[in-house]
Amino acid sequence: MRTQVAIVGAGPAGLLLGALLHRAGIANVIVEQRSPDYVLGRIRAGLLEQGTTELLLQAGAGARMQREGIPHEGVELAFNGTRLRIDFQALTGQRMTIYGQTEVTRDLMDQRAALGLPTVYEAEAAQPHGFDGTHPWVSYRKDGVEHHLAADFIAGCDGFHGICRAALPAGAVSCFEKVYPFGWLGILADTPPVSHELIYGQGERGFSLATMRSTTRSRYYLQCALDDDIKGWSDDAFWAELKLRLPPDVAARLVTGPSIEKSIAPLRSFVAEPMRFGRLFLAGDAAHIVPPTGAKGLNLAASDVALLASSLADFYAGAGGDTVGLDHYSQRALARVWKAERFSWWFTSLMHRFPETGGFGSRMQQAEFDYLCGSEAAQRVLAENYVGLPLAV
Ligand code: RFL
Ligand code: PHB
Repeated sequence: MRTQVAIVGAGPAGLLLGALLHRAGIANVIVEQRSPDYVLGRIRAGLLEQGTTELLLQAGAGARMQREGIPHEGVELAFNGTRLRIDFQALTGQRMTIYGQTEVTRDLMDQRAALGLPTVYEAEAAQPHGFDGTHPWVSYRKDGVEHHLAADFIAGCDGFHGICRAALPAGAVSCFEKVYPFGWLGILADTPPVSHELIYGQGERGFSLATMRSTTRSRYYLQCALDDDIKGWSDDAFWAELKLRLPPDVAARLVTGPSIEKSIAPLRSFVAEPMRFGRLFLAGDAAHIVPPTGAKGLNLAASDVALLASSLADFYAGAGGDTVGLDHYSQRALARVWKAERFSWWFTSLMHRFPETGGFGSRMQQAEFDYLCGSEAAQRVLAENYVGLPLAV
């Protein structure tokens, strides 16, 4: 089989790249190791930047999001008993949209199927080859048969544990990493959200977040120990701890119910540089991870692939002669990635209890929060980063 761009991974990065390339008339094939149901079963992101919603519309996969997504014009921070609302609309003129990653992925998968675009699910042992030359290809096994997918370029959209970054020669990439000494315990429940806007909480029992997937489905997170066992967190234990961390009037109106998903995610900041090696381009979690505190992961995946799609479109429009966009992809993507890393790290540092935080550290956090409360400039900085910095496209 031959195509123009071979995409490894059918997460949001791979699927959105495929849709944007198709719009630009560029043939692509996606090779994914899991089944569609498995991919859809991963409960992850919920909050889309305006730039991401615009990209989904541009890709022709935004109609349901426009109907069902819930616009958000602000968030609330509840810090040691003091509440502060950050008004995105007033501070930046932009808004965020609640629309789950599962729904984004489903819309992109449905669109791809309706267009008849090739996606190979349950592909085993995918491996990129020849990307340091001009004829790269991806090998994989499907139903016991070996396949060879020849392409002009390979896009590594295969997430943090994928094969593409791992296939780069030793010394070709530099990795920068920070692992945080706690995790997020998340619960999904068919109960009405406790607030129509997100509430990020920090207090002596640690971080909490009240978010949602719809007007009838809530999502809550608690900072937990890295070695906590999910079996030790019954639904009752979760709700009881959440009530202790939410502001009392919010806790009083919390509606609890059986969880439909419960999981613990570690928190990590990670960047691999560069994001290109020859004809192999990394995008999304394959190249970088942020802690979820700023809701940037999926949004960064979307901004990477927007840049990659427009660089590939320039290449093909110039009959293969215009490599400027491709040559600058890594540098331009990383400029935005590092700023989102900075914001996610800062917001995580402000809103969590660190085991090593002594008296000085907690007073620094308090001073940071007090400064935010008293300074519109500081609130604007938060809002500008939260709604997403401009795309580099
Ligand atoms: P994905 O989603 O991991 O998809 C990668 C795909 O590649 C496949 N794959 C392979 N396929 C073939 N061969 C191989 N060898 C392969 N190895 C892997 C995988 O099966 C998978 O289908 O990466 P992508 O596309 O880059 O998307 C990134 C996002 O999933 C991620 O950044 C977000 O979920 C992060 N995130 C959030 N991001 C936001 O923007 N807003 C949020 O509100 C938000 N909340 C979150 C989050 C992540 C969380 N967790 C669990 C880490 C909340 C949580 C709790
Ligand atoms: C979510 O809705 O899952 C979510 C929202 C905001 C975050 C992280 C996760 O910062």
